Amino acid sequence: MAHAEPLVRDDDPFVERLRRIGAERYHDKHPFHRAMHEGRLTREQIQGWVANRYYYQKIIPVKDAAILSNLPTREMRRVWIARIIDHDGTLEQGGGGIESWLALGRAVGLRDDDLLSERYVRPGTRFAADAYVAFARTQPWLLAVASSLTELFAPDLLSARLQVLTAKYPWIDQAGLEYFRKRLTLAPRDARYALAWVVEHARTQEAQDACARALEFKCDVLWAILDATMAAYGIGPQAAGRL
Ligand code: AHQ
Repeated sequence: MAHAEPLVRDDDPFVERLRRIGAERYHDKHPFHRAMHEGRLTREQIQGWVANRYYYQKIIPVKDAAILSNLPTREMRRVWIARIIDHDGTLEQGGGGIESWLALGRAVGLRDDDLLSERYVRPGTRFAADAYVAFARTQPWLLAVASSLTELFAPDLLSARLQVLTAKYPWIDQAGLEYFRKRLTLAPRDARYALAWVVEHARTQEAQDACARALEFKCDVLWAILDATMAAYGIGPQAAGRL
């Protein structure tokens, strides 16, 4: 049976509050993303970004397994479990987002081991991503689901990114961008039911305030990863990186 979702009204003040958080704090506004979209990043800076984002991608299924273990109903777990498979793939078929991210690494000139070894993952990236896992493990499922709602804001960023990486970084092998193409479908699918659950279950002002704080925390996680990446690799041709 399809998972019945309560109708989410865009004019719901709580939904508008959550969307305002993204408008103010989502990482599409980070200087590193802005420089990327202006075509100003060097090959090394793109490689540093892919190598650091690998660590974030790697922890996503771990984070989702933590949330899965806290979900109260079989029906909710049946929906959420798809996220783990989306990233880890399966024994039978392999695949998954982490596999696609390794392909992105190869498309920007990195070897698989450059990502798998985590040799280029900066401390700030690791701390931010690990804080996200700890949040999912220790907070009530409602707040952990609310923290995933940054994905409400992802499709516009992903569409722009695909366009930019194709047009302004012709040295990147297009086949490696498949990860982002798949997220264009998966992110809205995930955000749709996650938002419905949060709206349905955050019934008090206190619960809604906590969900808003959870989303702000997650915006800070994504922002901190780009801070660490930018500190290590800089922006533009003058910056000397570490790769
Ligand atoms: O590739 C991304 C991804 O798999 C996820 C999972 C989701 C979550 O559960 O928090 N968030 C997320 C995001 C991904 N990509 C980021 C990007 O900029 O490419 C955006 C990020 C998000 O918006 O939360």
